[in-house]
Amino acid sequence: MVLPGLAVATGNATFQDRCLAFTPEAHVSNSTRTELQFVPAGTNLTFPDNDATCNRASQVVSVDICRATLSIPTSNRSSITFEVWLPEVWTGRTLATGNGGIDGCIKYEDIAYGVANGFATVGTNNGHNGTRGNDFYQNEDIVIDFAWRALHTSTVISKSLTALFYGEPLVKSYFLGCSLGGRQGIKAAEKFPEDFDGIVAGSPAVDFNNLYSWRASFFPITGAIASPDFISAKTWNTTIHDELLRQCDELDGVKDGIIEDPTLCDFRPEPLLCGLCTNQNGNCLSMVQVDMVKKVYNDYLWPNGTLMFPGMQPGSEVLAARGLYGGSPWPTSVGWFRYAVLADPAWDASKYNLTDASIAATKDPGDVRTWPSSLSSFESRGGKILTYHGLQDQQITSFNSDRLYQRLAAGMGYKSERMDLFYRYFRVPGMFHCNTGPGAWVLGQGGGAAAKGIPFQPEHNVLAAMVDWVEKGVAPDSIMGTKFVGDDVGNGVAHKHRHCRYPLRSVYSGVGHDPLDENSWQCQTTEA
Ligand SMILES: *[C@@H]1O[C@H](CO)[C@@H](O)[C@H](O)[C@H]1NC(C)=O
Ligand SMILES: *[C@@H]1O[C@H](CO)[C@@H](O)[C@H](O)[C@H]1NC(C)=O
Ligand SMILES: *[C@@H]1O[C@H](CO)[C@@H](O)[C@H](O)[C@H]1NC(C)=O
Ligand SMILES: *[C@@H]1O[C@H](CO)[C@@H](O)[C@H](O)[C@H]1NC(C)=O
Ligand SMILES: *[C@@H]1O[C@H](CO)[C@@H](O)[C@H](O)[C@H]1NC(C)=O
Ligand SMILES: *[C@@H]1O[C@H](CO)[C@@H](O)[C@H](O)[C@H]1NC(C)=O
Ligand SMILES: *[C@@H]1O[C@H](CO)[C@@H](O)[C@H](O)[C@H]1NC(C)=O
Ligand SMILES: [Ca+2]
Repeated sequence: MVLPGLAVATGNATFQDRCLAFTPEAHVSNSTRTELQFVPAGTNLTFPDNDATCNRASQVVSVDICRATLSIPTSNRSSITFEVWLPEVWTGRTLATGNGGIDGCIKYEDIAYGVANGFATVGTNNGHNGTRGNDFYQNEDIVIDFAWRALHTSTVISKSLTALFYGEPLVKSYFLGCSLGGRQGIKAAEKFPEDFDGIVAGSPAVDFNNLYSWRASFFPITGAIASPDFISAKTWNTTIHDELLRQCDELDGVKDGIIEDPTLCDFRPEPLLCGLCTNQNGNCLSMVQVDMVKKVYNDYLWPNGTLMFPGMQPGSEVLAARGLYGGSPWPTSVGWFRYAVLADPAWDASKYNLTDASIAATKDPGDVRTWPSSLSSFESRGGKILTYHGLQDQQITSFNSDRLYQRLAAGMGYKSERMDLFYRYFRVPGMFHCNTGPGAWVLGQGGGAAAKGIPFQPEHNVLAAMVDWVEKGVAPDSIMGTKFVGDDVGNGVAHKHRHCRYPLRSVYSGVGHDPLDENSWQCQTTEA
């Protein structure tokens, strides 16, 4: 079916013929083409050469596309590979997708999501393959690709290839990513303001070096699993989490296991200190353990007392207990310190301390930090940023996104009404890192389950909201998240929740209103 206003790349030749006659490598100097194929709707594409650590061996494609993959050098000791997927039914839009962790992994599910919605979509390996950081070792060029160059290079090239393929100018250009991808989006706005008209940047891993130091700090706090005062996942999940909910769940008026605004929760673990009871079954905490819990939630400070990175937001402990507090070094922090920061493959993560943090911050490998105090170039060319953060994020504290907002507002001299013109930040209660969680977390923030079962419409979908904002000037005031029963679309909608833009807060209308009815909550100002 041909939708009105959509370009269809047929001409006289079929789309398949036009695809197979395309020679992208002839238009990109020094490039090597590794794939060119017409992929009919419904194909389950497989990627036999994809690095196994990426855990992305196949992807179902729901529309007819032309798929081209290219490799190009970025220096005499680095290269990127990238995929450009060109849908037969094209909206005139391009979409670039981000990466995660310290990878190295093309997010095929996000590329498939982009083409399914009419975007010509690109994804890169970010300069190296796989989830490990060992390629960074003694090769700053690979770190530079990771920090910004792979995304920028592939974006510039894929935009021109897209225009060439369809024989029409582009309408608008977008970015979608979460975590490291969120950082890539913010970095692009800062460094290459012309690359994107609209950037959807979830749970951004900004202030990257300090984030990785903060993450590395947990293992020395918790110790290894067998160490004397180690707090088990069970104790985190029950004793500590239950006490935290006792103190903070009903601050929002609803006992539902979700803390609507964790900035209001000043969790004190002291009531858990063992008195007459002993901590043998984990029902209370030793003095050392109470101290550990405090350290986990406290802001992380430099020796001179200034903030390095904000503390973990309360509410994330159930998953963090198996991750950052799980009694083993955080793998991506180990990779980052060993290979990018210290160039010491034998570095022992149990010895991490503030000297390492200082080295990382000073070196700032590849200019990765991503901590702008202004995005005025991006704003003045009309660029828009939509960011969101799960308030049960177990890998990047959501307080860091509050901090970025405040930093930009202060740096640009903007009040929130002025920020709203180009930068909107939505807090998502009950969402873990980027997706899943007990809250209404389906927002269209990526491929797979994050976009299934909801319409591609601005009210429900962050990418659709961004398109409306850029192309029609209609900015999203809130985003309606959806929770499916058992996170299965087939089971139907459990509830919806309206996620407010910062600094507004979601406030319950009070007794008598069904908390699962989205209209029982309002976005209200946080000013008293
Ligand atoms: C279109 O394709 C048909 C069959 O391949 C060919 O006969 C015809 O000349 C083509 N028309 C144009 C305008 O290229
Ligand atoms: C292509 O490779 C040649 C030879 O290695 C190099 O001189 C040239 O700068 C490269 N071109 C681009 C655009 O990278
Ligand atoms: C796609 O193919 C792979 C490899 O053969 C298989 O593991 C996967 O289950 C398939 N996916 C679907 C949705 O059929
Ligand atoms: C990365 O993997 C792709 C296949 O997915 C391969 O073509 C490319 O050569 C690899 N790059 C490096 C630097 O190993
Ligand atoms: C690679 O390029 C750098 C400059 O970018 C140069 O200093 C170095 O000598 C080159 N190495 C080789 C092996 O050509
Ligand atoms: C405190 O130390 C940090 C890290 O060395 C430094 O960036 C910051 O400027 C210092 N602040 C003050 C007030 O000295
Ligand atoms: C960190 O540890 C090293 C030894 O591994 C030591 O030299 C240094 O003083 C320590 N730094 C701090 C801030 O404790
Ligand atoms: Ca609650």
